[in-house]
Amino acid sequence: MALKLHGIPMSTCTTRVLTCLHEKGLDFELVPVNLFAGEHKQPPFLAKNPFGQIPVLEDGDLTLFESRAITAYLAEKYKETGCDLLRHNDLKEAALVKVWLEVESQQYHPAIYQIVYQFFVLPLQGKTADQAIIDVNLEKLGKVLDVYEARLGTTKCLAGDFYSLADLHHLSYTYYFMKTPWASLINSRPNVKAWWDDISSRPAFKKVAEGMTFGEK
Ligand code: GS8
Repeated sequence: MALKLHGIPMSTCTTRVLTCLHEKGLDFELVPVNLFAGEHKQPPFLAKNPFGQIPVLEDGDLTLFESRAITAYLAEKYKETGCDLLRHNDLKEAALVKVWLEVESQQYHPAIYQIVYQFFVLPLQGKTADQAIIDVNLEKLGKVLDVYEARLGTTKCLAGDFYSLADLHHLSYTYYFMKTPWASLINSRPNVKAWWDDISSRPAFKKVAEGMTFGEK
């Protein structure tokens, strides 16, 4: 049975999974969820994800939510297909991928999420962005990016000289962030910029980025 992904092409968490699906060259069906009509808060969707959020992946009788858990599942299940995103054949490389997966979710994401949310999402809901929240998080993100700049001076990608799930997890939010007035945080750090140019030009992500339109301001 084909994989079914419930989500929408402009959603950051959906695109995280979409990028992984394309990276692996997998067949899947994208099932749109009408967020504006509140479909994700209705019982049929809540039965798939009780937190009422996209994305959800269905693989036969298995239903998964949380985009990072979904990509990890796909990377495990299809480790022989396409790029090995978790470096199964090398214990140390695999451990480093896990380190940088944690860095993305614990250090990078909290800061960049707030900026993207304030700048793009709130205005869509007719609300005003809070510049103080943006400023605090720009400072936090800058400090994280200083660590990335040093790291990427020694390795081509975050976990080593290879593309991995840790890099992939950065794509969706950074793509929207690059459309904000603060893209210089990335562009002014040469190693981070080279890494960004490299990972964002992978065919799997370019295909996904075509549907990421909510950053058009
Ligand atoms: C977050 C899911 C999420 O925020 C994950 O899957 O990684 N940690 C989870 N989903 C958003 C869309 S993200 O573009 C969502 O469903 N928002 C609607 C809502 O919360 O009501």
